[in-house]
Amino acid sequence: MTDLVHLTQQGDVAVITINNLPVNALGPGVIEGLAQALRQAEADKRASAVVIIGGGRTFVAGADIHEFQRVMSGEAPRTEGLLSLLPAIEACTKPVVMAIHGNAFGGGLELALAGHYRVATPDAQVGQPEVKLGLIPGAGGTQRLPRLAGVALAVEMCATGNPISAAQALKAGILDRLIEGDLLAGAIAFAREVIGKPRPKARDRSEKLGTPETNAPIFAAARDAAQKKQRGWKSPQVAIELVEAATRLPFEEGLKLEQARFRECLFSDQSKALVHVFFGEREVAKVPDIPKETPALPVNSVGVVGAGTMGGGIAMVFANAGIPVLLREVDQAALDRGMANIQKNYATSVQRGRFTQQFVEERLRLIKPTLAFDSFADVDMVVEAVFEGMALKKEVFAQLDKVCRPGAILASNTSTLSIDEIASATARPDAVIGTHFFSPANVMRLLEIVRGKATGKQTIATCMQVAKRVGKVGVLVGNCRGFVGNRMFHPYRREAQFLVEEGANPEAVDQALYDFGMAMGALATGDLAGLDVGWRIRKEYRHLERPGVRQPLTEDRLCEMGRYGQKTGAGWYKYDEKRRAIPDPEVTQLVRRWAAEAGIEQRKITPAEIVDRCIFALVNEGARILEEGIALRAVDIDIIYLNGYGFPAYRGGPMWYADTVGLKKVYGRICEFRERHGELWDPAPLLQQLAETGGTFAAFRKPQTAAA
Ligand code: 3H9
Repeated sequence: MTDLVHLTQQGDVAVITINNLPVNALGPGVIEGLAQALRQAEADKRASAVVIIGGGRTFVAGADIHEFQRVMSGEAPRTEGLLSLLPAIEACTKPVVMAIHGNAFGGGLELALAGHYRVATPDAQVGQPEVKLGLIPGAGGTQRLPRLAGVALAVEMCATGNPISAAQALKAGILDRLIEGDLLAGAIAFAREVIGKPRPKARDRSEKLGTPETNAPIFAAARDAAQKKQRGWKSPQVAIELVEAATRLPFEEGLKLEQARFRECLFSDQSKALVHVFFGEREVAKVPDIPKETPALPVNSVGVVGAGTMGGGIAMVFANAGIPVLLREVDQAALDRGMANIQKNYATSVQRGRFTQQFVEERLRLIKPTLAFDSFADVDMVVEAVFEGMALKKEVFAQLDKVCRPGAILASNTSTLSIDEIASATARPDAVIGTHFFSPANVMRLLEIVRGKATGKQTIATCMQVAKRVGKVGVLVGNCRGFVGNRMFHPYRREAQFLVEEGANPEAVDQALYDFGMAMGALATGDLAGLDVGWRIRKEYRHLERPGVRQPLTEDRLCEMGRYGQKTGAGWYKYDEKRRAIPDPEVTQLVRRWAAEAGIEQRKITPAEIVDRCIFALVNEGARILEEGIALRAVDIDIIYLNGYGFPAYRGGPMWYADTVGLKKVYGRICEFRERHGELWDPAPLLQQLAETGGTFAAFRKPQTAAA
């Protein structure tokens, strides 16, 4: 037997324990170890039943996902053994009881479904999350689950990838009993009860498989939901096809089809991208020069300065995590407005069933409005979210430095301004950091954590930990104008505008980006955020623009006409009372006139060019950011774009997408754009270097440890 699986005897019950910490993933060693332990238990005359349990904090979180990365280098994943292990479990002449705590996910649930019985702790969860990796259950999950749980639940679990609780699983027939108290003792007692009571295997059951008439609307609804909620993802549709096959085909044939489809998914670009995202979301938490042992400061209370849209949302983020918040505004009217907005947002969450009324009342009690800076004297951390202007920010930080206790962290929610300059207003630059939330702050998962020159490691470690605690994906970035996300977004939106000025309709530009998979088109995003925001910033920074370099002209002019976007009922589009976008031919006519006045040549532009111009503008700037060390790794940029900017996860993020297209090709296209559109398209030196040497962004590491 391998070290990863242990067999012990507890009276007449054989206990097989999986010990592949942290999550008992099924990889090489575990699968063979299980097969061997099962053979021994079967042969051992002392054993009348078998219990399979996970060591540590969980049962089994699935097949080892590292195995699926092997397909990148053309190798097969070493999980094939599962396919013979599961029928061997089913065929065991002694009852096999699966004892589940933590998670039985993916291959972990498939392992459990092959057992004759399943018991679990009340806080356990079971699920088939493979679709989130661009895969489908590949060890019989699509065939056994509907036979145990019924078609409707099985199709939902396999197509959405969302887990269900132990209580739901018990009700559905996936579990046989919940065990309060010691799981192993309860599972052994259960095993003794079922000795000598044979039970049909999951594969032989058909009473929950429904009829074509009852199933048809279930599959139609599942396909519709997958198309809407997982637009562009292939695996959910495949998962639905396979659960449907379970209702039509004999078990073995269904299994064969599942195998074939699993392999197709495994070698798809979508799965490679989503596996990259899975590991990427965990990698961004690792900062090379800040080991995970770095002590973080306790954060048990927070102050938020500014109760506008961002400040209010940030206060909700902390309150939702159970952290008390002091919310400060300059005058009572602004404070009342801010609190009223928070109450309104919470009321909407209750209406939509996201929170209960009781949860909301408890959260509201955690948010204390205040007018006095002095009340911040005892908080552990402050997040400033005042109007975006350096003078004001410095004034606020100077004041915070005076009133906050030594050691308290002072964070700014600035989206563009220099953290170093803000820190210079204090006598504690090591405790100053950027925490850039995305709007709406209580919804968006991304938090850009901005490291200034003097920011201390403890301050960073604390903010990374706080991000996790409040349910955000924290990504550490260096200090530069716009940091990572907004700095890249600028050329992306610039190109979208240029394309309209060169002859494309605004709707055509947005549609091409939407079809590529972006949550929204670039122009509609501008309307949502407010075109006036960029207009104000451009006016402040106009003196920095290089003379003679082309700038977009439309958004400034739309703003001069009072067309700020959704909030004024018109921007690139017109908006009805429900804020639905309606194409506005007047805008197209105006842009044609302005373009003619500016001498911009008009031509027909294809959707493919729209995508290349916008997405490669992101990539080119991303390459500079990587080279400068503003992002630690390409995957950090990818995770920022997936969680903050609506980039489609199944494309892995802009840098992964560029690697997939091939950097030589991307570089070539950018050189074409340089030829036609001038110096704004100068290729990033890193892109050129990687294209010439056959490298990838994913493998690139700047030869230094810290973000700039
Ligand atoms: C599958 O099963 C296919 C089968 O149908 C067919 C086979 C033929 N493998 O998330 P955490 C690592 S596909 C390898 O931070 P948490 C993770 O990278 C699989 N590694 O902890 C991290 O490593 P590190 C279907 C895995 O408590 C560490 O474990 N299953 C796996 O926040 C801790 O993870 C899934 O998709 C894995 N399967 O959350 C489940 N899982 O410390 C994927 C985790 O080096 N996993 N790691 O960064 C999860 O959803 C969460 O990890 C879980 C724990 C909820 C389990």
